Amino acid sequence: MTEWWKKAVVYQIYPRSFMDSDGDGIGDIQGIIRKLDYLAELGVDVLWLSPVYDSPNDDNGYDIRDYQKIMQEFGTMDDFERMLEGVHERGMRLVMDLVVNHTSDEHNWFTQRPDYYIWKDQPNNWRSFFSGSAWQFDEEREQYYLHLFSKKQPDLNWENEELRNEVYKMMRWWLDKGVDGFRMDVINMISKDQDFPDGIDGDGTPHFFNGPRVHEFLQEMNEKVLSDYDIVTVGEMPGAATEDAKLYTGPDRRELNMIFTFEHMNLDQGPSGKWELQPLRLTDLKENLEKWQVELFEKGWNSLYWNNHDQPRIVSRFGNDAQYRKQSAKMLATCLHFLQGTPYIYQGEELGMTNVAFSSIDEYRDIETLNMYKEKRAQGIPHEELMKSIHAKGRDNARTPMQWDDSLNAGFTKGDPWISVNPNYPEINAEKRHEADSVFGYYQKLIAFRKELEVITKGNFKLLHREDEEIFAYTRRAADEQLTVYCNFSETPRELPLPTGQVLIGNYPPQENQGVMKLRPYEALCFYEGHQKIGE
Ligand code: TEU
Repeated sequence: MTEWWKKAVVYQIYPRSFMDSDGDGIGDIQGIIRKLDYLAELGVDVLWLSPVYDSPNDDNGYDIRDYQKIMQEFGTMDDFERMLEGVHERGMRLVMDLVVNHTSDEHNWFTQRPDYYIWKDQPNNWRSFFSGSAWQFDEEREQYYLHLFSKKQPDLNWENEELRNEVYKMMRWWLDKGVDGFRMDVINMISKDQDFPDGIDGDGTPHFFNGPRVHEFLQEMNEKVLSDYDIVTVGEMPGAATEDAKLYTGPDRRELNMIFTFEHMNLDQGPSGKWELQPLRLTDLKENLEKWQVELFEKGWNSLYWNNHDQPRIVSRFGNDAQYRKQSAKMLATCLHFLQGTPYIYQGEELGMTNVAFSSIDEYRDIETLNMYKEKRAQGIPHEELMKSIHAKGRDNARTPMQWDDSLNAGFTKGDPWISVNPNYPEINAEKRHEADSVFGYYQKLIAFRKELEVITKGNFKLLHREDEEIFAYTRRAADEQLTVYCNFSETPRELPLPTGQVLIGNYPPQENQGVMKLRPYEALCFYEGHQKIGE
């Protein structure tokens, strides 16, 4: 099978917030269908859909009640099939979210097959990612069940072979329908240490991140399902380091094609976790991305991302969403898209969409944010302090509706949106993509380069200016081609020696250089040397 996904660019859709076709304020599949031409125009190859399965939406679809049914608010199986056709007609592929570390507590397995879940007479001290204990007492059974996420997301017992076979059967059912792969939710948490030891300060992660049987389970899944199809697989893996990544993605290991690491996303937080804000040190980011680039070279495969439905908007996070919004959005895109791996674009990133700052907690919808707020308020932490963290890191930053145009509700819905639209939509919306300097137009170019220039897929990586706290620069080299990428992560103008090669792309109008390279605030410049003719 070809490794087509090595040259692909993936676009993530969070259906609830993408496009509402029927005015109920919730995005839906017909809405996605209406926007397929927009996605084809961008030039992406693969669409990854966050969960569209039947769900009571305690965690917006990541709590699945029925894996073989479409969520009512999103439409019907018929709509789904029409969407899949529309995607394929346009030469794109469709990847589903596979959430099989846990189900909803409303899944019929939970009552009919309790042996598919994890029960204990006594809980250990593990804490849930969504606050409080990871164990919930069940009155009927008089036992506790494990839920690493919300109490409406009981963890599945992967030790049970029948459960595993049920999951594989369900996967085959979707693949036989024609879907082109899976993004696997927290798939490195499916194997738990069967002694269930307490964790230090309630941190159970050493006992279920990359657990004892995880590779065995993924190899079994590969053998029984994945290897029969020409698909792409990406495992979401908090707590996976490069050593783990090589095991999960090494081609001879027959597990997955690539994983999502969290390491670069955790650099701007303190020891207590994501809500403890800490400024990013650029040298930390460079060191980390370098490590992944170098260690996985010819040993595995990287996924490249700045954003998803769980992360704040990158332009507000590592860029400057005020004076230099467009420049910094393009600079960040440049930095990421010339790396080796498969890039992921999250809806609205291609417009330079920003974080939102609602003043009232009542405007927030995300269970992680709401549970954290409640727990910390009860401990006496002031409202203002918590809002500061939420504004910087809350998942709803990514979940405000897609900004299509400057009409009411940004053209997302004719009804009341399930979460408020970011008030900056008159300025930032998809209609503006036609402007000459649009962020969208810049993403189109980056996506196209990946198809044209082999060095982006194949080249090695070398970090330049290692100690510089403002400049992220690197080269990529393969055969007779070389790319040199310079990104100014600051507002400070800089002068540096002019690299060799001709300018491939930059995020500012060209300027006279007199033998030095002058980088303006958040400027990105990429140089190319090689056999390809550029700009003809
Ligand atoms: O997220 C996995 C995960 O570890 C999250 O807790 C993530 O770290 C957090 O959102 C960052 O603050 C996946 C999904 O992407 C997420 O949307 C789900 O809520 C979660 O799994 C449970 O299914």
